[in-house]
Amino acid sequence: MSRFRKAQAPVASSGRRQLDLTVKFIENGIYNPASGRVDKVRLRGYTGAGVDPKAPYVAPVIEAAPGERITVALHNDLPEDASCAGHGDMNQPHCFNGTNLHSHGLWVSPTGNSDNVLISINPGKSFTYFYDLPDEHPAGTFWYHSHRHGSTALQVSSGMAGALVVRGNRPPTQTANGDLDTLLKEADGQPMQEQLLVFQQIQYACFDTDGKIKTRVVDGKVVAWICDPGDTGEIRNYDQFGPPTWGQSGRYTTINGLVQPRFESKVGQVERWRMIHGGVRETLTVAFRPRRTGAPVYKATTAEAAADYIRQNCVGEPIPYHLVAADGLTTATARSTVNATLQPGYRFDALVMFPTAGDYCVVNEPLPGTASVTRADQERQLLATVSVAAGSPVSNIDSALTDALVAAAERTMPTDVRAAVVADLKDGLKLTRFVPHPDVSDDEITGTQELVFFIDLNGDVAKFEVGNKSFDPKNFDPTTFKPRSYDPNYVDRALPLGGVEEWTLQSAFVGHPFHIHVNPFQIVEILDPNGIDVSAPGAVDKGGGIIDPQYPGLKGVWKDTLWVKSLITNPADFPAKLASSTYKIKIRTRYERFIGQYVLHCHILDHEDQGMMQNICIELPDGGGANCVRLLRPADGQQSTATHH
Ligand SMILES: [Cu+2]
Repeated sequence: MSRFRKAQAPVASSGRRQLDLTVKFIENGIYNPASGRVDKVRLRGYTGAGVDPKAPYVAPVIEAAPGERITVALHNDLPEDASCAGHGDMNQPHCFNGTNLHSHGLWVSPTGNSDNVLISINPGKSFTYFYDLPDEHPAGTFWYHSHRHGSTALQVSSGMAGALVVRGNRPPTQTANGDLDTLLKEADGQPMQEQLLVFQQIQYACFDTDGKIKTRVVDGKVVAWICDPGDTGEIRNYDQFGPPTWGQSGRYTTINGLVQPRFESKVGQVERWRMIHGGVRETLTVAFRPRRTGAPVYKATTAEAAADYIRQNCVGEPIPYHLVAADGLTTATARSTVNATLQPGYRFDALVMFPTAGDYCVVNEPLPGTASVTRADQERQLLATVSVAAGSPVSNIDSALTDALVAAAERTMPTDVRAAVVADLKDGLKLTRFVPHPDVSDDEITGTQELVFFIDLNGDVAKFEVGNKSFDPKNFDPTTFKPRSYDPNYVDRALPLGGVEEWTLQSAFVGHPFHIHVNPFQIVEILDPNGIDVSAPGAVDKGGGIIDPQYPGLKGVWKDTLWVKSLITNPADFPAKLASSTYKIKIRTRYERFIGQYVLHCHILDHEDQGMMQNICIELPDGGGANCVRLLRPADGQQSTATHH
């Protein structure tokens, strides 16, 4: 049920939407602030028109409009791959040179040549993806990346991901909501200035002659992965991932393929920053801090010098900015924040306005370990800098943004909705007329689903699992706690087309970003271990004693990826500390338009590769078409409990 009416007329092609990409090993370099040198690297990546030869480890930007077809011809020119031959366990990383493509967040068919991640395009093979965007598809910030179970993390952390922007030209009407794009326009009718940021975490290593990662060790602790002159950085295997590795590696998050790039802006200009977390192993909490006046130009040659520079120069009060879309979907309010947290897979569209001229540090703010993929308390890091030129001075960002958007609405909005849009903006920057999906009401609900993430560390090999049954943290019953690793031969949930279900999400060991393909979900509530809803605007989440900014304000927001938090990070605390550690999340989703088999999974992609994924399947309610129920795992049965009205 989209709030968009059908497009009245075919829309003009809005940009690059036909790609021809060849996957191969690419030799190039990545700047390393810890040494002041460019590290030579050889990584799997995309080649073809649109790939910047100077920054090849990010896929080209795709742009399309609702109603259009995106075509990606994918050729796999990687060599045959020993990890693919005769591997026994589907949930051991494997087939590092097999690939495919996922259109993350797009509302398109999950089957056939569309958003199908259940195929492998093996070395020497080609395949063409068609993503047919429905006329009602929301405009927004999406992305695409390789998603071949067994090699997803390895390829995405090599840079095999790119932005996918859907641009819309449908203004709101009295009966239908419209595209935010129609509001965010300058006086000359052009879109407001945009910045597009694809964050990636390219975790290459250099190896000694025994095949061991070269490291620098201080007091018995690995403090950095090092590459000597003449070495070539590679991503060889999954021992390059896992909780401590990102911090140990000393690697830097890239933006659009570059380490610590520089952006340019102008005081008082409203800019739309489209931020995409395409990384794998570190949570990002983005803040803009004025750089200290008189700070020297940043040029570090050691990791310590880089950290010192940030401590001394990137400590101005962070400026407020406004989030207008989450995971591509416009939110009901432009929410003011000074630090938005992006987990892997997340997107935020922010309206950013710099109040004074000078340089700003774009920093990754400190975050408690329980809130992040690294599981370690994170220090402040420099992601980028912004040079802000003089312009119309801004004393209050909130009111300046309101004035700018009201003026834009007066110019751009159709007469019959103009007053309503202006009144919304003046009422706390509400964007009511631009939200793509109506709230899911109580009486729409036709069933429920339960989902649990777990890592079982009892055996020789860690088992990454998803379960279909909630647990009671206060009264844990091991006999009903049966999460399992991915099995490609079965479906874990058969879901009815047209159904509207409320899902309960929990994790029994560390936090995991839940991601489901095709249909987005609306966040109903996020209860902390004490049962307090920390998704409400202004709520404070201090589970574990440290304030975690990521949840407050997400209530009612539509997303496709969401952190499911557990405060348990020590295996010895399971199950004893579940009661004081478990968050409980409720989301609602509609199974609309598309049938077929696809997946949900943890978006820490090495967890996904190791089994933290489920096949789900949507079929016609009378069982036609997809035959999902027939494919259910024998012991699972149908999980959906239908309620009747
Ligand atoms: Cu996970």
